Amino acid sequence: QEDSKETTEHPANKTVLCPEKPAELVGFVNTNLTDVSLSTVEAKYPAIQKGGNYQPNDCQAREKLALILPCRNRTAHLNILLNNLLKILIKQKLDFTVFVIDQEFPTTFNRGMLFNVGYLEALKRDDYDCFIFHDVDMIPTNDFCLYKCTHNPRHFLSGVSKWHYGLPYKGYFGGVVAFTREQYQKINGDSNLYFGWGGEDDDLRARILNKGYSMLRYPKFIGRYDTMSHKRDSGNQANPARFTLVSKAKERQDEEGLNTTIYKVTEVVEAKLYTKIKVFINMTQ
Ligand code: BGN
Repeated sequence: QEDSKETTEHPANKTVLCPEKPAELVGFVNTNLTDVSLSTVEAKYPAIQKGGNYQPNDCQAREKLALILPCRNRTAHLNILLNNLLKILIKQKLDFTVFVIDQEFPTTFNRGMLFNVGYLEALKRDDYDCFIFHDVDMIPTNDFCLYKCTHNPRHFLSGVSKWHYGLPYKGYFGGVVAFTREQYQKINGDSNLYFGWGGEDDDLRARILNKGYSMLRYPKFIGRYDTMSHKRDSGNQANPARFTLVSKAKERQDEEGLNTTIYKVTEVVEAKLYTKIKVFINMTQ
């Protein structure tokens, strides 16, 4: 098994910095969008430690990455994502931890707030440098798409299969985004006010631009993602308030966001491939 070679063949040498773009990377990889059981994926990655923690053992990674996956009732997609993404992260020689942030019912889904929860909870556990917020239904197709942070926040998608490998609009900032700790802190994170589908990603983009950042994207073929089609999730209906909220995104930025995130962790599960944090959010905030 290709993935387990990492653990056995190389002597530990943590004094050498890992290459930015390891020679093992090939460009396009085949995605596998078929259902897979968690135990099958787990068996492929003996080198990943409990809680979804991995460090390359032949070099020192350049940063500590927290991969934040907001998720509710999408176990099938989560397993498919892990099945495709973990091998890429390992090949890229990254030091990472996978966090699944799972919102309790009955509150309407709040993706933006789950970003904030993921960020805050990750930092309670370790000193992460880079945070990548990742929808569970976005599957990278190119291993040159490096899961790292840069001097500006990055939007990873340049084209997605459901939009014929294009994007719905130029300023789209959904799906997969990366922030350094400093960047996410400076923009005061994501807004907590978007209950239901839509707008929180536009708000997030308004926040980065308002603080003087620009949005980076990889070239078209590197940021190419496949996606699984699905029906609108229950408890995630389109949010009618989103238009008004997005129009006031900049005005609200400093008063509302990471600094006003109130939630209750109801359960923490240290699974083999991820740390799952179940969280209850109150709709009235
Ligand atoms: C947009 C949504 C995004 C969503 C993309 C892609 C809004 C805000 C209107 C002010 N934005 O239309 O949240 O990610 O479509 O589906 O609805």
